[in-house]
Amino acid sequence: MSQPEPQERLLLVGESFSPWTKKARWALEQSGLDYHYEEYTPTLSEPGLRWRMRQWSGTVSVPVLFADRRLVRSSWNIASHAGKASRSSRLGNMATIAQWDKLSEAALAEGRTRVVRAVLNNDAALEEALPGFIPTAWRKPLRFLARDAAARLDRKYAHLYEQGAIRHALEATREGLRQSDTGYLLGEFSYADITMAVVLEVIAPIAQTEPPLGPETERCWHDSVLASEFEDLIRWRDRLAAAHATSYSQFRRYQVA
Ligand SMILES: N[C@@H](CCC(=O)N[C@@H](CS)C(=O)NCC(=O)O)C(=O)O
Repeated sequence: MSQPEPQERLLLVGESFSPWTKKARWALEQSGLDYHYEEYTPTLSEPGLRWRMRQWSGTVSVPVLFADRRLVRSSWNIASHAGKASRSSRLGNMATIAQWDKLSEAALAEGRTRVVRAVLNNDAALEEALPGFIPTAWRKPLRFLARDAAARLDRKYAHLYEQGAIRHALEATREGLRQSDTGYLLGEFSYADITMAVVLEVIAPIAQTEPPLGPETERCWHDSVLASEFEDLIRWRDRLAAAHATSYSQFRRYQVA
């Protein structure tokens, strides 16, 4: 009898607060793959990651997946890799899902710019953004470092900003769920649900982050206007988070069934 092939070794490097990392983790777990996770600290982790990626110039962004010797960049490619590596159809047909991911990517880009600009306007959030080892008394005088880093991040991704992309993505999700009538966009739970549910993380986040965000930073991630306009979708996302079959580790504290 032939033995099943051993699973390749998977290491995911990401930022636990980042919606792109959340998509990648959710996809790997939904595919039933074992993986190690390593938290990336902006700026501080960059030289080490560049070394491991053998990338000395150009932008680096996370999540990235090291799959044995292969390097897989971006949440979409990681999810596609997970679908193939698991040899299961648990993420659904990625070709069909691509249009959903496009809506999600545009929405997340708007969300990021909104969050980064909210942080730039909030001195306490800037102080929270400094690395944990910096003593409280130094945080105020060193706030400028966090401001520089946030301004750099704003510039790096400003070209992706498209006002109204979050509302557009959520309206499409609402309509997709209405048409399917199963509670899942494509009839069964798939990566389409993952990529659209993660959009809600930029208006009403529930995924557990480690290290945890400070209270002022947490506030910057909330958008009360959109959250009340799309309360039905927040309840939908909460149902996915609560059910074991559709949940993942960053939603562990919500799992009930
Ligand atoms: N399209 C990429 C986007 C990834 C991305 O934008 N990552 C950001 C998260 S904020 C990042 O790495 N930021 C840290 C940095 O740019 O230094 C994906 O799907 O993974």
